Amino acid sequence: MNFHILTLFPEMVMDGLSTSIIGRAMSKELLTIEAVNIRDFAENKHNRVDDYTYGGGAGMLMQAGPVYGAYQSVLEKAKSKPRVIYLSPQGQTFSQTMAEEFAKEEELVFLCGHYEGIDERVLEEIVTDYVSIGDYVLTGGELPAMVMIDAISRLIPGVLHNDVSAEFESFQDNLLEYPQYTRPEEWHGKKVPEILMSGHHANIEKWRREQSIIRTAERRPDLLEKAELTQKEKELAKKHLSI
Ligand code: 4F9
Repeated sequence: MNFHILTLFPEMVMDGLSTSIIGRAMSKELLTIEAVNIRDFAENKHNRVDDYTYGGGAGMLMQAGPVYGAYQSVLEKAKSKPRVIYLSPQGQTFSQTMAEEFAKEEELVFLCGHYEGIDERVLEEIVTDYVSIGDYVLTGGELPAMVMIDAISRLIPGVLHNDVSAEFESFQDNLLEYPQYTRPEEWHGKKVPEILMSGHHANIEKWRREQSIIRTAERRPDLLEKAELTQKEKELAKKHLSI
């Protein structure tokens, strides 16, 4: 996977993504991340890329020309015509299902806006997907792009150490993860649940499934609609709903 990020803050995204698991995946050449500085495509000698809005109103807008120049520079290197994701509160809300879809692509472009946004005309020409990470306003699209790149990268084969762990975590089956414990066996007077010390794998799996269902009912009852539960499991969930 080749990620291209069109931004006015290239060091912010590169610094944020170069550590930890994503950094290691880059070293292993499982993915590339390239930040393109939109300012490099400014069309005036002062390197300005923003201007006042027609019709008046507060704030500045990013101009179409520099954004389009940055996009064209990516097209010159990309192996195939990439999807272009614009990070915006006006987009569809990002989800694990969307991450799985985007993980199938060879190239992805993230367009990060700043100031009050970007001239509509260049968005019309280049953006294929409008994506939000939630209903709040940020200072720019960089953090949402980093969130999406993290979620997508961990689905790429080889990025996680344990290649089954991506599948078995939260949102598999639309259920939350069961509680987990490590040493010591007793901490602050709290013992690890007896069943986990039994070595009886079938019973442990049964207990974990029940815990996932109880936890989902208590904390994220909205997820239960999409979960596939047996009649018995539905009754267990119902017992733990707070409303
Ligand atoms: C983008 C907020 C995606 C949430 C971009 C200001 C944004 C955002 N999800 N806020 N610029």
